[in-house]
Parts: sequence; structure tokens; C-alpha cells
Amino acid sequence: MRISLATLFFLLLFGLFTTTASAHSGRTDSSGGHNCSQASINKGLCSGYHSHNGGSSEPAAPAASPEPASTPDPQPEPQSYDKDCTDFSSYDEVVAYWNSKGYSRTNDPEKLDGWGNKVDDGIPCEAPSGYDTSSINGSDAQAAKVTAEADMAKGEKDGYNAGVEAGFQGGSCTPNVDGSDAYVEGYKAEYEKGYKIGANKLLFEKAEAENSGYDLGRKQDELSVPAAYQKNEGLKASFEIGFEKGVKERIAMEIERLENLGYEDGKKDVLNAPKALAERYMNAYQKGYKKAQGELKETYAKQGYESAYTMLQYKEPDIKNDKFAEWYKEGFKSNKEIEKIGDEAYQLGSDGKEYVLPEKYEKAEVIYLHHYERGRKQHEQDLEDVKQGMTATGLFLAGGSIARRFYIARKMVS
Ligand SMILES: [Ca+2]
Ligand SMILES: [Ca+2]
Repeated sequence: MRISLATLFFLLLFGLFTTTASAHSGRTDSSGGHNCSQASINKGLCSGYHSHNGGSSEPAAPAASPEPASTPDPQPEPQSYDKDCTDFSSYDEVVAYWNSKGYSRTNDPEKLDGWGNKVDDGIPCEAPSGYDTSSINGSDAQAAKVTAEADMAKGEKDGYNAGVEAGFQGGSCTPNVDGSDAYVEGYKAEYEKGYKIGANKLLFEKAEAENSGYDLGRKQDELSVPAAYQKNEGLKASFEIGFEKGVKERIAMEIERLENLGYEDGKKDVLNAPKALAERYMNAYQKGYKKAQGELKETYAKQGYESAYTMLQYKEPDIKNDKFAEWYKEGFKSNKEIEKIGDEAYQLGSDGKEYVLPEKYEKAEVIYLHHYERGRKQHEQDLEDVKQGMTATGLFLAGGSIARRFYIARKMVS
């Protein structure tokens, strides 16, 4: 069979054309598709028959410009490539290319995803089983990962804030949260951290609130919790505790002051309580006053009591204050010991014994001597009476007994 020159020319021309068109995509049939080779299947680049829709539409080589490029070409440089899955040596390479181009399900000019005859899933070529497709630009897994990361970040932020608030309000340290798994995970992770911060903040502010309440309590009786503390139960309670403490201290100090004032006035015997005193303060003043007066009374009464040892008859003391003089007199009268001393002294004298002042009555010598002398006189009188009686009746022997009877009779009269 002979081939004409013209036929040969055409064959050469056609051959050149098809060689160029299929340089990177393997041979295609008349429908523009072909079967996936075993090598490509092994690499995970494709499976079965598929088309490279548009992949073979290599533009014709530009015609030689008749003129030098004196004017810029208004058309953009045409795309000089169109990769197919078989062009890559590994799936990671596919993904790196896909991502570097910013391709996605809706931006796939090289038809690497569905090749035109498959449902587009946003995954270029065929991912090997178990491949982490979240690294693939625009994939569902990537979108899910982004969402999960955003959820977690939001959960962390929300959890931290909620923890701070719960800690500050003295609430539960266990979070109560709903949402996606990632959100809940992030929330729980940060809640505890925030709770500690909030609890510390509460502790610090409680101390401040207590001090502030104390200051108010030191000034006034009326409780007025500042608005800032009313919003937080713990702070409100601390403010009130401080306030009570301040009030108590102030009252105690004021009571002490008025008791002292009353005491000083009582010592001066001048009742002069400050005007318009609250009852508790008036009571304190009076308590101090009474205490001082009691001490004064004791002093004067004791003086009066002691004076009784030295006086046979009561004499007005040299005390200008009538009240003090009265206390003195009361003390004088209250000395019942004098009577006993007098009786003992009289007994001694009437028994005819020698005068001896007992040591314990030294301070009452005036009293003792006086009654001894009385007794002594009586004794002598009795002796005289007995002597005369015996002389008259001759009853010498009964003398002692009769003298005793005389003594008792006289004592009852006096
Ligand atoms: Ca292609
Ligand atoms: Ca795909």
C-alpha cells in the first residue's frame, strides 16, 4: 500500500496534535475519557473509567505573530496546564497541589475532584482509606474541624467567663453546659481555671467589703450596704459582718468612755451626764457614777466605823458634804463590836480583876478603860453591899453567891 505525501503529511500533523494533547493525561478515547490504569489505582489517583472533561482542550499553539509585539496583548496568558490525578506520585502531593491552588468543591478548574462524571465531594482524586481529609482545602472534614476548633475556642472562652462568675458569686464549681462536643470540652477545660480566679477575687473583695463595713459601723448604727456589694451575696454578707463588728466596737468603746466619765463624776459627787444619751450609754454613765459613789461611801463609813473605837459619844465629823457625813455616821453606828468590848471590859472590872488591855482592843482603849472602870466601881459597890449584908445577917459563907446575883441584876437594869 502506498501512502501519498499528502496523506503522510496529514498523519504526521494529527500525530503531533494528539501527542501534545495527551502529554500529561494518558490517552483518551473519542469521548475524552479513559480507564484508570492499575498504577493510578494503586496510588489512589483514580478508579475505573473517567473523563478529563476539558482536560484535552489544549489550546492550539498561538500563531506566529506577524508583527513584533509593539502593543501589549489584551488577552490574559492562557492556562498552560491541566493536571489530572495520574500526574501525582502520591496522594499527599495531590493534596499539597489542591491546597496550594486554593481549590475546593466549587473551585475545581482542573477537574481533580469529580472528573466530571462523579458526584463532587470536595475530595480531589481518591483519598486512600483512613486518610485525614481535614487537611484538604474545602473538604467537609476540614469544615467540621474548623467548626469544632471555633466551638472549642468559644467553649473555652465561655467556660472561663462562666467559671470566673461562678467562683466570684460563690456558685457551684461543677460546670453545667450544653452544646457540641468540642464546645463542652473547651468549656469544661477552662471553667475550673476561671472558677479559681473568681473564687480568689471573691476572697479578696470580701476582705475589702468587711473593712468597708467595719468603717461604716464605727461611724453609725444604720446599716447601708453599697450597691456594688448588694449584687454579690458573699460581699454583702462580709460587709454586714464588718459593719456589725464596727458597731459593736464603737458601742463598747462609748460605753467604756461613759462609764469612766460617770465614775469621775461620782468621785467628784457631781451628777452631770451628757445630754440626750441613748439608754445604754446613760446606764453606763450611771453604773460608773454609782461605783464611784459606792467607793466614797465605803471610805466614809469606814472612817465612821473606826472612829467608834475612839469615841464614847458620837461627835459630828469635820466633813462639809452632808451626804459624806451621813455615811460617816452610818459607819459609826454600824460598829457593834464596841458593845462587846464594853461588856468584856465591864466584866473584867466587876470581877475585880486587874486592868489589862488586850492587844486586840488597843485601838479601843478609851472604850475599854471606861467600861472597866464602870465594872470596877460596881465590884467595889457589891463588895460593900455584901459586907454590910453579912454584918447584918451573919451569913458570911453565902457572900460570894449573893455578890454574883447582885451583878446579874444590875447588868439587866443597865
Ligand atoms: Ca484535569
Ligand atoms: Ca472526589
